[in-house]
Amino acid sequence: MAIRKNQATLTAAEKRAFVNAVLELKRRGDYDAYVTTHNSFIMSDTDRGERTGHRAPSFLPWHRRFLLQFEQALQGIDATVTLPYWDWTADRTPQAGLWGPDLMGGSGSGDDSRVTTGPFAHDGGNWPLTVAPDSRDFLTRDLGGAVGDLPTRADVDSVLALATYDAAPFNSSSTGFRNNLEGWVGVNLHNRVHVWVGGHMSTGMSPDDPVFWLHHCFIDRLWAGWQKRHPDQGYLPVKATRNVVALHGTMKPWNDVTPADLLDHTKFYTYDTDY
Ligand code: CU1
Ligand code: CU1
Repeated sequence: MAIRKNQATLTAAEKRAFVNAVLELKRRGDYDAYVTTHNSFIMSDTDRGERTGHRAPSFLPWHRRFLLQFEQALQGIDATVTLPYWDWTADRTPQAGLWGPDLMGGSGSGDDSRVTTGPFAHDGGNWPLTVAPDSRDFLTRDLGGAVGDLPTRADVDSVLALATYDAAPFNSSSTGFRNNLEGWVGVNLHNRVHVWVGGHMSTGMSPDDPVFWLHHCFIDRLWAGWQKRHPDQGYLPVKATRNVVALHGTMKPWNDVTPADLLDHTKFYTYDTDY
């Protein structure tokens, strides 16, 4: 069984294997479809219309399926690779090892916030952006530039304490665990981290920055942590509900998977430790 690990515990060889698999996927021309897919859902997910990837109960199962597909693509290149997660409650400064030259590279520099260090720096030649919000083809970041602080462990614990998975109207104004975790209300967990990284991470094309996968892997682990804390609670809505994916509804773009199919992550992988 594949084990997803905290990026802070990866060996040098494990970091290299992950980075090389990502670069190889990009070299083969298979990476950018993930950026396109993610952005198309960001653009079409709306509070009053159909919503699947974001602002919706299926935010968590949608990204779980999206990460699984990406992880399987990496494993087709190197079977030893699993997605690492970034615990941003612990590794919360631009000096953290995550941003070192052997993993994600550092913050952007200069007026254009261009990433110039690490494997995804444009000048290395391996990371030209082909799906981008503007004509610039280099990755950008501005770590901590737009919001001061990443969420704390206390912030996370307060959200994991919420017993109800989601609530009507099942959009970005809902109470409940999912919307507090996604970050449209309350202490703001997931959205705040995108904005903290800045640059491409704060756009719909956020998978242009490979830290997207490490961030979402941690979000996925927090969902599992919520399930463990609330064994008598589950995905909502259960019954068919206009514009959102119910427990047994099929999820675009795959159409062969429902939230119910994705509730138990241990069918696919485990985490090194539970949150
Ligand atoms: Cu997303
Ligand atoms: Cu996200």
